[in-house]
Amino acid sequence: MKPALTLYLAAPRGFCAGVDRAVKIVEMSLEKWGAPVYVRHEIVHNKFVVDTLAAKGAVFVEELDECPVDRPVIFSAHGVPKTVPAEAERRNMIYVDATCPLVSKVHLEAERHAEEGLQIIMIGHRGHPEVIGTMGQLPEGEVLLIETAADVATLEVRDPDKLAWITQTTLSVDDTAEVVAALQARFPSLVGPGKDDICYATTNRQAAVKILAEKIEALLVIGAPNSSNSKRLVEVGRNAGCAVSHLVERASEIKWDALEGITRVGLTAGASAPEVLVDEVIEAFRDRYDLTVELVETAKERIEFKTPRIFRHDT
Ligand code: 0JX
Ligand code: SF4
Repeated sequence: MKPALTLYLAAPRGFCAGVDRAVKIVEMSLEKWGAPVYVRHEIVHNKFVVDTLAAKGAVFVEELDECPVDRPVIFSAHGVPKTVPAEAERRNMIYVDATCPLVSKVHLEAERHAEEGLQIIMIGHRGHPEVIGTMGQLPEGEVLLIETAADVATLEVRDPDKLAWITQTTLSVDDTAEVVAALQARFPSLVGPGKDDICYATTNRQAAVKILAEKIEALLVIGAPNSSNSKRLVEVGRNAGCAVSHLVERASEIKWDALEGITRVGLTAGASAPEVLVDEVIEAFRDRYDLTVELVETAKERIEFKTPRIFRHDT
């Protein structure tokens, strides 16, 4: 006889509107131009998504100079520094920008602040492609990067009265609030967004995990080790008291030993993890347990982004 286990399934979870659009852009590019189409950086941080698109003829590279000039290139959902489209134009390449509109919004925000003569403080994770892309909207030195509240004390700014702040879209809502409070305490005239630049999808998935955490003994987050928003979900689970919170790329990575004796498990997926991997995990649980699946829905998401004009009018 299989042991009983209830799997509490978070909603919302998985693909956000920006990921959905980015994946569609690669698929539509393959339809429009045929294979190969090049993609600069993983279109989204998920191996399954990347492998599926690669099987259809997408070629993933890290830099533009790895692409031939006579094939289209797509920029990933995370955004790119200004130098990237500029270089594609110089090389007369066809390019499609799959940057999420909510990341582009932060790019515009940064430019607007700079036009007003403000130096920008970005809260984000050093080395993450979105951070590189956003900082790369402005000349070097115009955007200072901080990662934690502790970084605020050592910031060297041009003029403490001419500062603005922006954030990466996939940060921890709670950690960011702490960093913002530290910034505001040191620089009272600092200007910034209403709350932060963390997107609706990141916010909703973190809020869902907090509610889920009240019911569960262990949490599984489906997502990649390089996916910022997915890793944040694991931390939210841990901070909400769920000591066994694990990131898994797919069912084969589940540490079944860690679930020994546990009867209530939460399951969610990062914004770049497809639903097929959620189904795979559910089936793996069904194989081992007398399973009950219960949906815990904390918000409804209806947001959708249009694909670029180039796919709407065949030009
Ligand atoms: O590492 P991130 O969470 O920024 O990216 P991922 O996992 O590809 O998620 C979708 C793209 C998010 C952009 O904001
Ligand atoms: Fe856009 Fe948010 Fe999705 Fe990133 S996580 S692609 S900012 S909707």
